[in-house]
Amino acid sequence: MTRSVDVQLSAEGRRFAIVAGRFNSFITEHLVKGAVNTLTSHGASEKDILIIHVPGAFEIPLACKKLAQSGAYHAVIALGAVIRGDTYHYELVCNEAARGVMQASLDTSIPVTFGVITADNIEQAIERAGCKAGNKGTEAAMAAIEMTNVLKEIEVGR
Ligand code: INI
Repeated sequence: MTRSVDVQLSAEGRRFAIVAGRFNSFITEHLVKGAVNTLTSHGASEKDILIIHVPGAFEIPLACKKLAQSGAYHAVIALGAVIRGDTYHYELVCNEAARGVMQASLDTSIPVTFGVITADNIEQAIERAGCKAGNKGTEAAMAAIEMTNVLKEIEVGR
């Protein structure tokens, strides 16, 4: 017989770190607000949320890895905004940010979720930062909360 588990979406008692790129901060600060609101509305305490800023999306993975390695956080949330029109090395920055965030997570067995907006232009980036609909910071925080609960279930079920 199969067994399935519906994990809770509780952030109570969990510690989270948010790593946010300062590049395009008019976008990334909306992502930070979305993430913090989501964590606290799901039970996390403000004192259990650390926010660290890095220069740009390219620097996000290393900060995420160090925070994940520290053992002080149940999950790390990566937030950034890479806009194609701003950079000729758009693909490089996007791909390395995504690859590095995944590597940080797999190397440390700590969830590191990806809330880095990759957009063709400023309008698209603004839309994805919750100024119109949806907020990638909220999405990444929800994924972080869910993954902390998933990992707990996996550990309990062993
Ligand atoms: N960093 C971003 O987060 N978003 C961008 O759109 C961007 N552009 O356009 O270049 C960007 N570049 C900076 C990069 O992330 C590094 O900080 C820089 O290359 C120094 O390592």
